[in-house]
Amino acid sequence: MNEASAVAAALAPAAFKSDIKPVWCPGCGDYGVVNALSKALAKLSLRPENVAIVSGIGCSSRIPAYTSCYGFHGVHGRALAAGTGLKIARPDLTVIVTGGDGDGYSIGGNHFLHACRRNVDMTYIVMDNRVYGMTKGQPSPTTEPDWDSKLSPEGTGLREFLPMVVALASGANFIARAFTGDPNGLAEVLVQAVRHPGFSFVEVLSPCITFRPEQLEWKKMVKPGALKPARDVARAARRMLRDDGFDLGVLYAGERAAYQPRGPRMAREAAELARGFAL
Ligand SMILES: Cc1ncc(C[n+]2csc(CCOP(=O)(O)OP(=O)(O)O)c2C)c(N)n1
Ligand code: SF4
Repeated sequence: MNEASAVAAALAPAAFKSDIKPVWCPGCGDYGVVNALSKALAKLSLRPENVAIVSGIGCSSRIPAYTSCYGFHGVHGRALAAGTGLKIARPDLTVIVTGGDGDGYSIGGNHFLHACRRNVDMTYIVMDNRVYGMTKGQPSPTTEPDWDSKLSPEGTGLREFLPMVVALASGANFIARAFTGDPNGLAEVLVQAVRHPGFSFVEVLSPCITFRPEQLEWKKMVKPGALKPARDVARAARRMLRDDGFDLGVLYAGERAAYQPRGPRMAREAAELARGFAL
């Protein structure tokens, strides 16, 4: 199909949304992610039946239910493991893994490292609100050390985890940061992330209006276009030394080949497993 006919055949963004009404708090940043993701999938001329959205547990992990794509709402912190298995068994699907900073960097931290290292061709979207929203406001690995709250009086005193730095050091092939309050910018980054071969990691600043209302200020703090894609890891690492957490754009677009399952044995085993689960 040439580009003109692909555009003509593309579905509208609304076709990627389900008719389930989100239960998120009014004003939650995660609404913007569903909108931007729907726009991105439409722009990529994908169809809902060719996309699988896999998540863990948390407010942000509810996303699969709000799309019309295949979805898997799994267990806390294990979304990347499920997504990896799915992509290996069904390489024809576009696999997108979604979740929050608690899900992805606390209980799921180990999976994050190894998903970057494995470089399976999928996209990981983390809605970072620097808090556990669903369980009522505990600090997460990305929470500022001095964030004073009922559950962390005077702050935890612990330094923040730096997801983009960890992703770069661990081998992710595409690394970007976007803001949910900039839906067009976010949709564009998601298009690039899905197109890029290998493991793509997108950190999305997504305010939790209920437990961190001060994050409404983020719209004044973000700097769209501040990050420019580097192909060189050392250059991207040097750029991160100047990062204040609000620079938006693509940090790194690498050229490492995506993981390919070795030989027909793996496909055979996956097919046997699938037969074992057939109803
Ligand atoms: C094994 C296990 N441990 C703990 C929980 C409780 N739990 C549910 S969601 C969550 C944190 C979610 O935080 P985050 O991923 O940042 O998502 P948000 O709700 O902020 O979008 C926790 C600890 C759980 N469901 N399962
Ligand atoms: S608690 Fe926070 S993260 Fe959860 S739905 Fe409400 S605003 Fe969103």
